Amino acid sequence: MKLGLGLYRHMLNDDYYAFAVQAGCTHVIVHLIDYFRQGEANPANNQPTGGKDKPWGVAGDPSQLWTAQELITLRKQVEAAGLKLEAIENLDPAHWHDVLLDGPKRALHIRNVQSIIRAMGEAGIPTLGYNFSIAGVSGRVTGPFARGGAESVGMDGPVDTPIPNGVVWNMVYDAGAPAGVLPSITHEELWRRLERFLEEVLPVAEQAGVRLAAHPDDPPMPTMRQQPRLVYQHAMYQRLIDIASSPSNMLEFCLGTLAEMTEGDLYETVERYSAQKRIAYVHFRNVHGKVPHYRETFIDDGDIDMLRILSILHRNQFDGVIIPDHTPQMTCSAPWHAGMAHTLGFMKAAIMALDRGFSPEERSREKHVSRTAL
Ligand SMILES: [Mn+2]
Repeated sequence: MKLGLGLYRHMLNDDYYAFAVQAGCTHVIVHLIDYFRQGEANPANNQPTGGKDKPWGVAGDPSQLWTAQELITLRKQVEAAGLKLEAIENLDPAHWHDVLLDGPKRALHIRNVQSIIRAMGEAGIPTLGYNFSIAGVSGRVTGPFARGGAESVGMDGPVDTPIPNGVVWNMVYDAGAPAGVLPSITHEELWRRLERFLEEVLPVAEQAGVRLAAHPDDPPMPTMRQQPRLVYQHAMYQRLIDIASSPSNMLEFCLGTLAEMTEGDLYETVERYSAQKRIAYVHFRNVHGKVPHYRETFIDDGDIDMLRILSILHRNQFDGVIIPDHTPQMTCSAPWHAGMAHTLGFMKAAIMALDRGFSPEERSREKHVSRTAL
């Protein structure tokens, strides 16, 4: 297992790379979308939160795809700092909104995604995280929910306000769109769109040596803002995998989101997908509660036994990258850094212990056995 850090676009500089190295990371996963552009409801020193039904910000330039040259430059900067660039996380809605919406520019937008994948292959970046979602990460609330009153995010009931025209994946892609809202579609229609997408991009990804890694729906509600969600229960990840046996059809395995789901045993789920070798990388996050009422917590303070999770991944010889997902904001002058450093320290210690043969999973089993023996 490799320790990594996820960095937003405004964090792609030497100070953040040094911070990652200092915390013991060997890898980074980068976001190239600027989620915070003109996002009034979205503070830049935190994970993108938006408002309950306010978008994060304005999507990028539809005509400016990420090029091989700029990706090579980025990889070299990351490597010069002593790190490896493992993945790009998320596609810009500006480049692929009509793939999600099955809109008039769909063919162009499929070509956009194919071009980005080819550029990544050329640049030697092995993984593209994506989130096939119409409402995206939306409908959450922010408050002093975590231990000690640390600011965190959560959910307080379903959010059914429709999505205005010109918005998808919780970002504005067309500020001049006519008034009105996006019509609802069915779950089957959304799966059909995903299948077509995978059919058209997976062969390109395989050829380029790039893996696509699917994030589940966060928050994992059956519908958000009157639109269906794709992966909102554990078993739905299997449906996604079964669409294509391609080695490029992988998962961006988000523990917090999985824990927020209402069905399924998280430990069995980790076992199931890690045994299938379908986990590209892991979002390591803890949470208390399930949709539609949950709170993100400090890594050691939620419903998930994070040590047990790592133990299962270790036993199944998962050798990919794990990164903190979001953390609560700690009360100090660098709330994001402090939260990340706290989580990374926990992860580093746990990986060291597992590498030395300590298995919390085995321990609890032994304890159980010896008690039964008595
Ligand atoms: Mn996540």
